[in-house]
Amino acid sequence: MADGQIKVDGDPVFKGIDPIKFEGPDSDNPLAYRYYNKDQMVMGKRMEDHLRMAVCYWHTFCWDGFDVFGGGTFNRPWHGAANDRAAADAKMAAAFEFFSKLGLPYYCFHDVDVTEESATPNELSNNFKRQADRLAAYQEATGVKLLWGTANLFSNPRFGAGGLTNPNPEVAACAVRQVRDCLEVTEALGGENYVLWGGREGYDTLLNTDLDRELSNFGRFLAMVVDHKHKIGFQGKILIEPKPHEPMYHQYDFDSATVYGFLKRFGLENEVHVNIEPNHATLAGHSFAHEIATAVSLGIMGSIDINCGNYQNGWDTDQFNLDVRDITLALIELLPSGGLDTGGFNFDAKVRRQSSEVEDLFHAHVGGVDALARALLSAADILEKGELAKLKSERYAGWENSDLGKLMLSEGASLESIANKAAESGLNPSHTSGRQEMLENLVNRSLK
Ligand code: XUL
Ligand code: CO
Repeated sequence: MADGQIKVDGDPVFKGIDPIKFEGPDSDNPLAYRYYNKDQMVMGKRMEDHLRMAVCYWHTFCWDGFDVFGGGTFNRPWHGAANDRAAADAKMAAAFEFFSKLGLPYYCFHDVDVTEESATPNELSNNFKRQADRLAAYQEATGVKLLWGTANLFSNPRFGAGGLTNPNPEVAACAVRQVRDCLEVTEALGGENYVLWGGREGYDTLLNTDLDRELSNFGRFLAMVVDHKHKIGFQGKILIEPKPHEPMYHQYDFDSATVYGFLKRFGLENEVHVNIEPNHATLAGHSFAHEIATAVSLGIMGSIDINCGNYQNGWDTDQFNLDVRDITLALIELLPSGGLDTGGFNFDAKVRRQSSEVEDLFHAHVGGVDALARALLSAADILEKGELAKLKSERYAGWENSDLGKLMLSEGASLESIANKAAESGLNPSHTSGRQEMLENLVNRSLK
């Protein structure tokens, strides 16, 4: 390494906290896994391989508790007085100690999360390359892998009107450069995906926005990202992370269905997948399960940023998701399609601002990990019992079994031929119960 040796087990930050272990549901240790037993086989696969969990760098190591009404509350030991190189290095040491103590296989980062404050794009590019070498050394030393990397195209004031969709070509070129650098670093670190979250790709008012031009530019630059991926031999998936708004009033990547339409328009639907986040789904007026089912159905399912909002407000509160039932409902949609391929469950979630001690970071992740494990066990129970699948196939059986269903789906069927058939046969069918409450009870009976 160019800048001296990293110290993987030197100066631990989380001294008083032992590595988190599986102790089973009866444990009274608050910092133990009760359900996440990584080697336990579930539906023929190890739990760890189903869930592929990742810790996110930004909420857990960068955020200091700042909100729009007040400054930082956390006073993390790795936060220096300034965001300089020493602080960036201390943060990285703490991050890998944390990943290792949790025993999770992956992490995710933005370029600016792992670097010190950079005054210019040139500085950022150089700082990032230096830090990438350090990340490689930590990965090697700890065995923790990179689920995905992403370029932050929203924090620097120059990105106020967007990155790849900025009205100013100079800003867009800087965004392209950051994506190129971050894609290459992600590839070099063995990252399994590359994410684009278009936080500021959208608009605050149409009065100053050429929507048509911005979307065309977005499609053009995304095609270049895909070309570059192939050029450098990156084996991972390119993912777009849908979100309808916040920080922009309207974001172009509104939800999975909108992203699909956009990809289709630019011929990228077989190249780009989605990174779904439950809190973003609720902001778009959807359930988490809806977004998963839509992405699976459209063949663009990629990865998941696991978190949730709350029922009392409409913000992206990025809380740790402890709702076993909600995650189970999403897994029922995901698992039959083969589950996560290169994707994973990334904890894009933050502790509350009053949870100011580093121990709180462990409680939050332990809870989030166990909620995922419980949901996996619950979904597996439901799927293995097979009642839902049986009832669903019975509900649609007419399309396979009846002459009418077959005729309607046959080649040559037309609006006229079907309408005539209905008229000739004097069809007057009655409603059949959807049995929703029975099915909901069935789900609840399997919750672990
Ligand atoms: C913002 C969000 C981001 C992306 C990465 O709502 O989810 O953290 O996941 O840029
Ligand atoms: Co996210």
